[in-house]
Amino acid sequence: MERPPDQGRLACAEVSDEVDVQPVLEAGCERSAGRFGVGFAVEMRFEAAAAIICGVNDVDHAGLSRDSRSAALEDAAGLVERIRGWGRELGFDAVGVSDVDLSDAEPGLAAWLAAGFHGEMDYMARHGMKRARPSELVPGTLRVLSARMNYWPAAEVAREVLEDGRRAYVSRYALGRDYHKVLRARLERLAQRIAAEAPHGYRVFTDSAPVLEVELANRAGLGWRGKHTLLLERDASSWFFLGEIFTDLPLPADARTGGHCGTCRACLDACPTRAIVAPYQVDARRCISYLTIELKGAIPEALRPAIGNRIYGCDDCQLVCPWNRFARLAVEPDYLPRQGLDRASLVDLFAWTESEFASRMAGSAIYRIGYERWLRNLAVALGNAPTTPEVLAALESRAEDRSPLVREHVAWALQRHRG
Ligand code: B12
Ligand code: SF4
Ligand code: SF4
Repeated sequence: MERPPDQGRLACAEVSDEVDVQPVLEAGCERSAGRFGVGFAVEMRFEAAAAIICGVNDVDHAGLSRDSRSAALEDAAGLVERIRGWGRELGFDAVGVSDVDLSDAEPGLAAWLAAGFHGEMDYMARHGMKRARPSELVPGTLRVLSARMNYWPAAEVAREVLEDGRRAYVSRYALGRDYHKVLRARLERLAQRIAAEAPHGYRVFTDSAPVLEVELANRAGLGWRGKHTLLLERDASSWFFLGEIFTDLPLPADARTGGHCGTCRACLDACPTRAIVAPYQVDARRCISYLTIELKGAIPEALRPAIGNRIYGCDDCQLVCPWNRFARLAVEPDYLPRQGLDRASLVDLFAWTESEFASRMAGSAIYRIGYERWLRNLAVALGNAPTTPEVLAALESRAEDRSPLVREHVAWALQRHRG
């Protein structure tokens, strides 16, 4: 999944360019901005204060809040249940608690990096094992609250779009509003709600920091890791996003969820590019999600035909999962399809100008890949589309595009139709 390029650009000693710096900044709390440059231990304490200053009330943090924190922790199990309830009120389907020991995930992470499976995603290698060590990333962290939010949208039937080569397939998570914005704001509200009862140092993350989100959520009892590596749950499918609150509250941890894949290997067999090279191992360099979202340059030619009409991300390994037959529709209106993206034709999308792309995709995760990669992806899908006069005309209209990347992909697509 993509990295939000607008995140983590503040000078933050420990997590330089991946950290999610939103909470106090978005709350418009000017005095907080400068504090992110200092060490995390200080920052954690400050953020607790910031939550109070910005969101709750400006009290003597060292005195009053210590008392209310101790009082709240006297019934820590009750506090966790209330947190789950507040989470549900905020639109999360489940919230769980894990401790911060991910040491048994480190060999897998190291093997994945050593195999080069991260491709061009340098941010995956940059922080090394800190990704598996939440308390090194944010000193003072004792527990991680993981939350999941269903995004399965009421939209055109996915299979039907995938089977119609004239239409564009956009992965279900990206049809609506950018989930980073939705989750981040909700997590912040949840963290502040907790702070009102039990003042705490916290940070919120969603796909925005070097964190093993799936491992944490599995330990927090939110589901098991499927062979496609994603988290899934019996009654919740895998169509959900994950986010976390790192906290210094010593809450009781939940029990880890055990797996229910059994002998099934449907996701491995269904992957169009054979990116799931073994159970629980995705070679990102082959994954269509990586190729259409993360990869900046040319898509390897050998993989282009298998991309079909997938122009942004891929859902195949989840669409075939038997547990996803029980998927429920998301209640969050922000995840409803925008701009008719669930049924759009490739030719129509390829005709968008750069300013149309910018205005129509504002607020969508798709905006992040930019116009050039958007056209690159569409050119590949048009190369895989049935040969029609409309498809040929669309491709020819961009044969002399000012971007060499787009020109090369258009030339490849035309060659496929003519050759
Ligand atoms: C990088 C990344 C990607 C990359 C790589 C995917 C991957 N499997 O690693 C790409 C771009 C391909 C990708 C694609 C997608 N992503 Co993504 N992605 C991430 C991100 C940022 C990091 C994942 C990570 O840590 N990978 C590192 C590897 C090492 O972890 P891992 O694969 O889970 O491996 C573990 C084990 O399987 C094992 N292992 C792995 N390889 C090996 C090798 C050996 C030899 C051994 C022994 C063990 C082993 O050890 C590891 C540690 O336990 C997370 C957000 C986050 N910060 O966690 C989102 C995240 C995982 N993605 C998400 C989503 C939704 C997707 C897509 C569905 C999007 C789409 N529709 O296109 C696809 C699904 C593809 C897939 N089958 O994984 C969601 C998943 C939600 C869920 N239900 O689980 C997350 C959590 C984002 C979020 N906040 O919601 N993603
Ligand atoms: S998202 Fe698509 S390409 Fe990536 S592993 Fe799943 S099925 Fe394969
Ligand atoms: S398709 Fe089968 S193997 Fe893959 S995650 Fe679902 S149950 Fe597990």
